[in-house]
Amino acid sequence: MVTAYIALGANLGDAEAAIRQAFIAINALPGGSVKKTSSLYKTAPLETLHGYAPGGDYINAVVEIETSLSAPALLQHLQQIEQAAGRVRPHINAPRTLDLDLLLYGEGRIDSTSLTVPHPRMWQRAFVLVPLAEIAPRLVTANALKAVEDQPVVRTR
Ligand code: PH2
Ligand code: MG
Ligand code: MG
Repeated sequence: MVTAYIALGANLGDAEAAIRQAFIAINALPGGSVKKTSSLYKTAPLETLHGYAPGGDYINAVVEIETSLSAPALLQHLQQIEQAAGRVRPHINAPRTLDLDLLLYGEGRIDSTSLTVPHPRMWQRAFVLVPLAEIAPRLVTANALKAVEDQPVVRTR
């Protein structure tokens, strides 16, 4: 079994319901289960390499799972859950009903065209680091949190 962390985000439709439903769908995946879920956080859309991410505020969260799936198989399942939640990709960074990003897969380092683990931008994102620190404090140093402290992240429940 491998311990993996998945970041969840949504900013279209009922984002809170989408995140809660995704917790259930991830727990139901074959070969493992959800071990921890963070609180839900309301976060301002963060600009990325591709420019401004349009749309309203996001709901973000992180889950810890244990899985016997390979990282590529896990990614495929996560993409199926995104699609089942109505995800369409009209353009890069488009508002989304559900985004599931694989952050960490055990100690794994993966650099393929479809998957990079650890997630290359996670250390620049408060909406990832704050919920990750909530459920896995040893993975996120105080300095890492300090580096993103200017990004507003509000814990809901
Ligand atoms: N995801 C992005 C781009 N910007 N901003 C917030 N606050 N939350 C996200 O999940 C997010 C973002 C690309 O996936
Ligand atoms: Mg993303
Ligand atoms: Mg994604």
